[in-house]
Amino acid sequence: MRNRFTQRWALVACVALLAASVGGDEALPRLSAATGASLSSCTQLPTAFRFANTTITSAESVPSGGLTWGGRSVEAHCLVKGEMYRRTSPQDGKSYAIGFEMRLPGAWNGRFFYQANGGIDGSVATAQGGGGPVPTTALQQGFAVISSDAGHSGPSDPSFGIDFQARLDYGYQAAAKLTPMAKALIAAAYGKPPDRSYFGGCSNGGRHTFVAMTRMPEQYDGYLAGAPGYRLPLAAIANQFGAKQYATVATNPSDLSTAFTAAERATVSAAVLARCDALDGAADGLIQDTTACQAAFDLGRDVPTCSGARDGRCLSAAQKAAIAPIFSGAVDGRGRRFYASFPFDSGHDSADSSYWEFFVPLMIDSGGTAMIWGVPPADPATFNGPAYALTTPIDAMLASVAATNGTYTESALSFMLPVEPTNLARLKNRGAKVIVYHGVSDAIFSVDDTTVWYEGLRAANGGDASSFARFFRVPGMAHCAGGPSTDQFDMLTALVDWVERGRAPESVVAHARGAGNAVGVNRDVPSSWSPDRSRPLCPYPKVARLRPGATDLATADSFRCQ
Ligand SMILES: [Ca+2]
Repeated sequence: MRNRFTQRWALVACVALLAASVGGDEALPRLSAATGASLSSCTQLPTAFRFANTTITSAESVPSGGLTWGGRSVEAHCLVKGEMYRRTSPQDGKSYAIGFEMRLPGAWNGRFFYQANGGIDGSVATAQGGGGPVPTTALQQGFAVISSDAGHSGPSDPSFGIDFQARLDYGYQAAAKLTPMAKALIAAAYGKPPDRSYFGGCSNGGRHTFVAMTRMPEQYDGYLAGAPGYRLPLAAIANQFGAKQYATVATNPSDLSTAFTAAERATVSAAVLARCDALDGAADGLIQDTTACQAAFDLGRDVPTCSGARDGRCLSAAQKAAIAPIFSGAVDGRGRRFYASFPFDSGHDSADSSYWEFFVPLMIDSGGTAMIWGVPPADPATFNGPAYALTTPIDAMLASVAATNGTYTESALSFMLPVEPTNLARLKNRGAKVIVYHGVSDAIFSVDDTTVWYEGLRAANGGDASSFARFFRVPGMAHCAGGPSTDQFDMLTALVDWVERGRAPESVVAHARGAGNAVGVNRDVPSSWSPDRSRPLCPYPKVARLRPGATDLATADSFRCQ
């Protein structure tokens, strides 16, 4: 008897372990599924809806087809525009407000989507959800969606950083102010608040999502972060470190792209592919095993060193010396890495890479560092972006984004970054879920930075965070989209299925946007690929590998995550 009893308990323990390994944490609660409702109020909202510090400026019915995505009509909905916290700045005397729009579908699915926008915010992007070249938008799927300017106007003007409150709104406060207002407006329009709420975006929108994960873990049930620039000020300084490196080998000092031309970047991508493409079992132009590739590839050894003049098919020894530290990770004056390494991949010559590498550090990162994050801020009237990026010591930049004074009492590293991003216990324990994706060839926010975060999250959760947070690396993908990649996927549906139906995403199918793609053609898709090639995206640390015996490189079915 004793033996049988012991065996039985061993079996029970075994089954429990198996359940934990395949299904995740049994102890986590499952949130109930949302139920839909019909829009009961639209044009009356400017007078009928009352919320503190809020003005609804207009509400109009948009007919089906008044907005389209991917060649398909967005169904009839209500477009509400408004603003919160109109005020005059004590620093620059200008008028500020948090501008927003909400789009409320006539046939609502019971869910709210907070669309976090990219760049330095400053404009109200069309509130339809997304964050990349998604096949269908959140609005098309029936979500009520909000979009905002995060508290200032001007998507390419960093001088809002003179106003301290505008810094805080951009960092984290606008989302916190908009969230309860948006839920109340939904209740006014439909007769009930949202059953389930989701927060998502790419780039700075991914940063907003990381911030929301840590500052608003009770307000949202699902968080979808793409290419999260969650340490944005440090990424911007790292990019200016890169500009300084390029400047040492640029043949035309006023054009940094002469340091590392498109032909030379294509040569590096080809050399990486030669070393790494087949590591996943398929020589298909995609490097699935990013980690193994970093050990296999060596810039010094695998890219020819020019013996004479540069011809695009080699790098000079000076170029290699200048470029290698950008990949291995920007360092401060004492040689300490302050951001992340960048992995070698197949997309270093993608269409947008020269923008991020050579234009952005001089014209965008510099202004952000000096005016939005630096204390004290630079004077917008005399600011010179390229001069700032190329002549300000890295240590001075790092000190300024960590500084405070009597006016700017919270530093950029405090208001821009998530609070303890590897401590997500509050959202985890109430049943909320997190999905993060990041392009491996992203030239501005490094997928390695996100990998380090996810490894930290795993470590903080006993070595496995997959019961509530999953991270998908997208081989070849540039910043949020593009690159020689399968960059079209619907992670929002995967997230809803996980939150509301308990179906954790074991993989997500992604498609290339070749000729004929309805949302827009990705010009980086190689002509040798099937135009709508598909691949499974795999939750880290799994990678997609060719199934034994499979030969069809056009389809995801030939691959499995392992
Ligand atoms: Ca491959």
